[in-house]
Amino acid sequence: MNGTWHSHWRHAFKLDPDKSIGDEALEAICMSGTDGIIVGGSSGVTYENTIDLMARIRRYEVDCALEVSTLEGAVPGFDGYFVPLVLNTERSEWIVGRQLQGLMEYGTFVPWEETAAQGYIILNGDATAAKLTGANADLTESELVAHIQLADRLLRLPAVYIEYSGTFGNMDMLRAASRHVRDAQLFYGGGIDSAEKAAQAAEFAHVIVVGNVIYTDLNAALSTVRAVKAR
Ligand code: 1GP
Repeated sequence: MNGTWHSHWRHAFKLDPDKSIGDEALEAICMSGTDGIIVGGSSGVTYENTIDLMARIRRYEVDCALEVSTLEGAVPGFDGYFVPLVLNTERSEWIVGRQLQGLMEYGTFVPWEETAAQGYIILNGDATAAKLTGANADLTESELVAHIQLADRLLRLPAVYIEYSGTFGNMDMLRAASRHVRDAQLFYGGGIDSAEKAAQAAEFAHVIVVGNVIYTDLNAALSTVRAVKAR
């Protein structure tokens, strides 16, 4: 795998700037032993709520990265930046359009050493991100493999993200993805709400990302870190 600022990650929490989290819960998340906190969300992300959450996470030593999905939410001061490119959509604005728009406006300010493209493959059609981007979530396994080859071999993206946000994914699909990734770091996110699911996904993905359960069952969220670190 490529040697970048995120290449040692195995576990990450994703915090949504549009959701509220108390100080105690935030401390537990940041001190959990996770490798990184990703700040990102599919809706309601603004400069104000992003910078507010970043400042609160900054009290802790944990790596803190921004998933840049809107221009409004592009905030300086993070340790790293992930820029998603949605690969399974026909709407070019989500593949390169918005990214180009961002570069036209902020290109001179981009910290390139700390910025990584993530090839997103969204496989839950009910996810907000899938609806927003018009993703074709019903990929067959061979179509998924072609998307992996596109991201990993042809485009040489540093990271590929299998996104099932809101539901636990098909582990056969994740296994197929893992078999075909050579250089990219494989992220998996979606429906991880227990140590068991964390361990299952971590068998195939380099990095598992845990989101929603932080807001519904903090202890279950924390158990996912131990499940990955115990491997
Ligand atoms: C969302 O992949 C992450 O972008 C995590 O998904 O919220 O379902 O855990 P969940």
